[in-house]
Amino acid sequence: MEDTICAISTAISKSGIGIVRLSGREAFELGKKHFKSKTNSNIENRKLMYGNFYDNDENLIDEVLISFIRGPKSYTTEDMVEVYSHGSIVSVKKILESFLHSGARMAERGEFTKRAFLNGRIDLTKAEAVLDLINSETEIEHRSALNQLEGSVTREIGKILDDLTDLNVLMEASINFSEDDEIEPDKSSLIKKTEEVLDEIEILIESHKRGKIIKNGIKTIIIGKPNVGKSSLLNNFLNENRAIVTDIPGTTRDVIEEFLDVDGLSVKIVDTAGIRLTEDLVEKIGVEKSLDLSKNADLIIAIFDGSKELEKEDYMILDHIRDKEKIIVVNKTDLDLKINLEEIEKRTGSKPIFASMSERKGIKEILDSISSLFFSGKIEEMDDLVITSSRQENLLKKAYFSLKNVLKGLEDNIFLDLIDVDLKIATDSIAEILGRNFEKEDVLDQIFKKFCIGK
Ligand SMILES: Nc1nc2c(ncn2[C@@H]2O[C@H](COP(=O)(O)OP(=O)(O)OP(=O)(O)O)[C@@H](O)[C@H]2O)c(=O)[nH]1
Ligand SMILES: [Mg+2]
Repeated sequence: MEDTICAISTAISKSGIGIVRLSGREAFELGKKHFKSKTNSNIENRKLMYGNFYDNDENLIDEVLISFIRGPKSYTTEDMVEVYSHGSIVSVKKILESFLHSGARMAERGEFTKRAFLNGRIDLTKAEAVLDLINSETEIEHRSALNQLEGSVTREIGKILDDLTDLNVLMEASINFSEDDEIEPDKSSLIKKTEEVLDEIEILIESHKRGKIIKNGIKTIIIGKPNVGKSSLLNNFLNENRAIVTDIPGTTRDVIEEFLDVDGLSVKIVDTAGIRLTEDLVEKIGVEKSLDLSKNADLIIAIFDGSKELEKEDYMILDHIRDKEKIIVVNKTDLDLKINLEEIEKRTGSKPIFASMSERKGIKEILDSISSLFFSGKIEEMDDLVITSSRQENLLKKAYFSLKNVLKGLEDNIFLDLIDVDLKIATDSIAEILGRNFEKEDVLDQIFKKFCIGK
């Protein structure tokens, strides 16, 4: 068992309770040293006990509950102690200091979870899921992280690994056969199996597109000519006057960003400067910025003033968004409609949503349309397996390309010994997703340094 680490596991702020955790060889000893039970002096495994916590000079620190959790059935698989005190910053800090003074070491970020991984209780995809779960802010993020923690990625990757092992066996058999001149190795079954595994990996790589959105949200940008009601839309989304709205065209000169929760999906909304062909330098920069931003947005909301005829800038915008993921909004429908709707449809192939920001009409339709673009509006769909980690996606891609080489080699009748090298790379990459046979300390550091201290 490792040295004993200690950390405050709850947020360090005034709260109902605060939790300090210990894990390692001397956890029980340290827990017993500072705790005096008010009811029963026997330490029982996994039972909450009530008593007082004392520092190294026997000063009373707080009334606490404490639990002793004997390894290997603990979070880290080591002996662990958890102290639940009142959530005073002073209590939790003094409890931590007492343990440190008695010989525990301050835990590094994510060190408890890292130990759970190194001690073999969880694989690396589950460790990443713990982090995603803690960071989750929307229901979808939460659901997806939980699925992963329950082993959805572990199972699928495990299956691919099994298939790769089968492939290895077939390959070895063929390599050995080919030494015998008289028997021609049967490559068709090798090819078939390779194609199957490629398909499995491809589905997971594809799922990362949705996975990225789950994790990072949908980057949505509102564009349109000056004065069409872009900032009014943002304010309506947020139900507050976040952006300045005036009847002076060119009011918004910089970029305003806010987050929305749309059906459990995190949507980052960006309000931009109105697009118009202008001589004003400040405005010009703003316009360029908004067109630039819209290039790497996941979704564009283009707004048009329904009470006016389309102008040069509108045509520019319509052409700009034609091949993009977009929602078209015709605003100011409380006024007489003068806009040429056929032209909008003709140029973009999409039907607009009719809205009036001053009468708060059309907002729900816009929000519904955002969520249906990405998830058909159903949270239940999230039970499908999605890869959210870009580390996992990179390894899947590496495996995919190596397996493609295997396939090509088989089809081109290259020596099986050479193909075998690529098969090995593919297998190692898939195993690395789970963190099997892992020696890359820097990769582990990368993952665990994103955790908070105490997890
Ligand atoms: N009649 C009517 N007026 C609206 C509507 N939506 C917005 N307006 C008005 O149009 C003007 C411009 O609204 P903004 O939201 O500031 O427009 P914007 O697109 O952000 O403008 P810039 O930041 O200047 O590019 C304001 O006077 C709003 O009150 C609407 O649906 N109907
Ligand atoms: Mg504005």
